[in-house]
Amino acid sequence: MATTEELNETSFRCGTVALLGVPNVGKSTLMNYVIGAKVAIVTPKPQTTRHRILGIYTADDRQIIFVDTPGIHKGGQQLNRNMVRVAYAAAEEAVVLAIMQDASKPLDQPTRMLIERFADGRLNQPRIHVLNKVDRADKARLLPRLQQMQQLDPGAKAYIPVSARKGTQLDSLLNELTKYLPLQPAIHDPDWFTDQSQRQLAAEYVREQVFLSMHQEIPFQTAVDIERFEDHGDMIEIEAVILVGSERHKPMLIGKGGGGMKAVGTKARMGLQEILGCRVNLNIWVKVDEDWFDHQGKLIDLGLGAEH
Ligand SMILES: Nc1nc2c(ncn2[C@@H]2O[C@H](COP(=O)(O)OP(=O)(O)OP(=O)(O)O)[C@@H](O)[C@H]2O)c(=O)[nH]1
Ligand SMILES: [Mg+2]
Repeated sequence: MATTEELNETSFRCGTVALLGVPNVGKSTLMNYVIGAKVAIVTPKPQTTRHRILGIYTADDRQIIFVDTPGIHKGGQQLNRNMVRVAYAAAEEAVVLAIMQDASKPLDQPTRMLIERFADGRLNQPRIHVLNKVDRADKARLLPRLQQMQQLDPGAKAYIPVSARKGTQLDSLLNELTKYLPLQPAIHDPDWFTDQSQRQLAAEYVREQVFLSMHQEIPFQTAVDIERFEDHGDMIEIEAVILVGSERHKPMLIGKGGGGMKAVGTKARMGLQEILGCRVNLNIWVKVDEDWFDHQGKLIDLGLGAEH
């Protein structure tokens, strides 16, 4: 007779699920909620995620390897093109496609075009449509929206309304996604929940605070580079450089008497202490690098060259 362990092993499912959608629909929020940690930064601004981020969810009978991707959008800079390339490459490599949309807003043209693009069957993986933000959606509009999705992509496996922020219906979503994963043992160590290094997390947590505190084009023309990362056991020492795309942005970011930078540093440090589980000493500098976001060489140096 098979032991429980053997049974588990033979019924265990594991594979990758790409989280896809236009910017700001809640892809990173969903992944963080399921993982139970902020592995991908989240802000109210579009184009927050710039590269591929793995979030690994392991339970007794499954391991779902989420691939969070940059929002698919049109944008004139090399950075925008790289971001979109990363998203489509992740879609091609995934076992299941979770195509997300913001169901609290009327269906806009970019979302419709994206759905049609995946519905054309060029990629033949199972597609699940995730209608997010139902916590603030008009309930009367939800059923017509689900019907509209069925018409737009009749070949999809499921259409699931969820709230990534509140966790509503995420169990159903996980069950549905798992159905299409192959029967195979876990690929990653169950204690491992992301491919982000501590160094990458540090850069991202600083960038999150820049996104939250800056307006207009500034956040989109800002990147963060970690120049020094030293783990002293009970304390991690980090030196981060914020790259701005124009001389004009520097004083705006630094703020009166350095107040802006201080606030960014304090908030990023607090978040990092929580996820890294130790004291963090964070020093931040601001450097001007004209139009870094439109130079492939610089983007490659920053890990944003669309290679992965
Ligand atoms: N009300 C509500 N807000 C949500 C929900 N999910 C995400 N949000 C908010 O939507 C905004 C965008 O969330 P993100 O997770 O950064 O979206 P994203 O799809 O990863 O965006 P990009 O990385 O820019 O492509 C944030 O302000 C989130 O707090 C939800 O279920 N309900
Ligand atoms: Mg994101």
